[in-house]
Order: sequence, then structure tokens, then C-alpha cells
Amino acid sequence: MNEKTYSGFVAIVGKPNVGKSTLLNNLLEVKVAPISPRPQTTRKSVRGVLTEGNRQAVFVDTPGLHRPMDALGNYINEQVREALSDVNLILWLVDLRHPPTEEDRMVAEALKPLLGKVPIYLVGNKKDAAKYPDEALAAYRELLPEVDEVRAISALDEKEVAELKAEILAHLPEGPFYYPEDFARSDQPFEEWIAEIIREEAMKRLYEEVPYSIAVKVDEVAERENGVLYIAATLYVEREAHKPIVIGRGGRKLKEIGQAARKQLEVFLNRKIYLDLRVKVYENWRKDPEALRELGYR
Ligand SMILES: Nc1nc2c(ncn2[C@@H]2O[C@H](COP(=O)(O)OP(=O)(O)OP(=O)(O)O)[C@@H](O)[C@H]2O)c(=O)[nH]1
Ligand SMILES: [Mg+2]
Repeated sequence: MNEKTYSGFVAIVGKPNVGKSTLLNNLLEVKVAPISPRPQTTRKSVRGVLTEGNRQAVFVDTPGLHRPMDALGNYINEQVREALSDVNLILWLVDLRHPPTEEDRMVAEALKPLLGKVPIYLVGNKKDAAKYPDEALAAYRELLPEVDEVRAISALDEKEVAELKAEILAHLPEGPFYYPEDFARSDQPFEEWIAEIIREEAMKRLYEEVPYSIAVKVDEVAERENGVLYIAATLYVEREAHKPIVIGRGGRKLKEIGQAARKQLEVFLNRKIYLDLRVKVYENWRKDPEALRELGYR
């Protein structure tokens, strides 16, 4: 059969914490990216592939664009710029619960040169929790009045996400598929996906500087005879003082993080997991480009 195919890259961009990863996961109906109530949860762009009939969208969930404070911040913003460099559609996500901030202005500035070259949809998110969604959306639109489409959604609402998905698929340009039809939805290596789930559970349970001080590396994944998947991972923190906080009194905090991550992994992988976590100090890793590479931010 010689049916025409349509395909394209769709970047999801916006400031931290607006719901980009939530939208990606719900568009794909599978957990690809980590989500937490803290800004800058996502540090690396993640691709999620959606194929329906003769149409394929490759979504790119990006970290939140922000004012960088260290080498990790620079890396994060570079990830966003890279995702925007070769793309067929941009979803610019904003948070309707609040009026625009300086960071939203920064995102609008970054998108400005792309106007007229790539369709840009302004997507106001968290409509379900917004008091004045219409006013907020209008204020965001003023930052970039020439956007190609404007809509308000809740990334938690199945129907609204499905409508957005249909709209995106309908506007893909003609072209060959980038991934096989049965591709497993995400381009992330298995170990990195595991590390992100552990980091998500750690971020949810830590406060102030500590969630940002954490990087997770999976050291070993091994099949055990009894059918259990053994996973060993290390949580790196930036400072000696953060170590006891992550471990907690009598090891309680680390145990909580481990239990929550294990539960998530067991649900997604549908098998028994043994998760072995340890905490190590890696002085100032966020400021050190070499350390970033070692910890997987390449
Ligand atoms: N009420 C409500 N909460 C939402 C919605 N979408 C996302 N959230 C919540 O917003 C928080 C941030 O969501 P994420 O998906 O991690 O946001 P993000 O834009 O990927 O954040 P970064 O990766 O840090 O840039 C989480 O607590 C989500 O549960 C929504 O439509 N409504
Ligand atoms: Mg994210």
C-alpha cells in the first residue's frame, strides 16, 4: 500500500513547573517523563513517539527555560534551544493560575525569531485550578500576539488532551515516519528512565536546596533467579550536609524514597523489583561540566 504519511517534531516548551511533562505523559498515555511539584524537575529533553494510523508525532518534552545559575542551568537551557532548532510545531505551555512572570517573557523572547517559520500554539494549562483563566490567557497572548493558535486546557483532563492531540496530528506536514510504527514510545535508555523515577520520588520528598542537589545514577540492573529484577542506584548530593537529610533519621527518608520508586517501577514493569539505594557526595557537581557529563547530562 502506498498511503501518504505525515510526521513531525513537536516541542513542548515553557518556564519550569507549568505541566510540560504531565502533558507529554498524558498525550502518550504512558509515563515517559518525571513529574513533581518542584520547578526544574526535567533536566534533559525526552522524546515521546505517538503513532496513529498514517500520522506520527515525535513530542519533545524540554526542561523549563529559566535564568541559569550554574553549569547545570546552562545545560538545561541548551537542551531547550536544541529542541527548538529543528521542529515542526511548538507547544508553548503557560500556567493559567498566575499572570505571566519574567520567565514567561524569556520564553516568549526565545520563541519570537521562530514566528512565521514554525507554527506556535499557546497552550494555557492548569485551567482546572485557575481562578481567572481567560484574563490570564489574554495576558500571556500579549507577550507574543502573533502565535498561530491559543487554547486553554487542563493536562489532567483526558478529553481536552485528546482534542489537542487530534489538532496536532491533523497539522503535521507530509513526510516519512522517524521511528518504526511499533516504537516503544520513548527514546530514553532503560537505566535513565529508572534513574528519573528515583529522582522524581526523591524530589517530591525533599525541600529547599536539597531536591536540586540530587543526581541519580543506576549502577546495576540484574536478573535474579527468583524472577526479581535487582536495581542498584546511587543518589549523588552536592554537599556533605545534604547527605544526612537524604538518608533521614535512622535511614527513614531514603527508605521512603526507595519504597515509592520501587512501587512505581513495579507497576510500570509489572514485575517484582529489589531496589538498592545509596547516597554519595559529589562536591558541587552542578557547577562542573565534567561532573555533569559523568552523571549523564551529556
Ligand atoms: N491542577 C493541575 N495541576 C497540573 C496540571 N498539569 C500539571 N500539573 C501539576 O504541576 C506540577 C508540575 O508538573 P510537571 O509536569 O512536572 O511540570 P513541568 O513543566 O514539566 O516542570 P519542569 O520539568 O520542572 O519544567 C505537578 O505537580 C503536576 O501534577 C493541570 O492541568 N492542572
Ligand atoms: Mg518537566
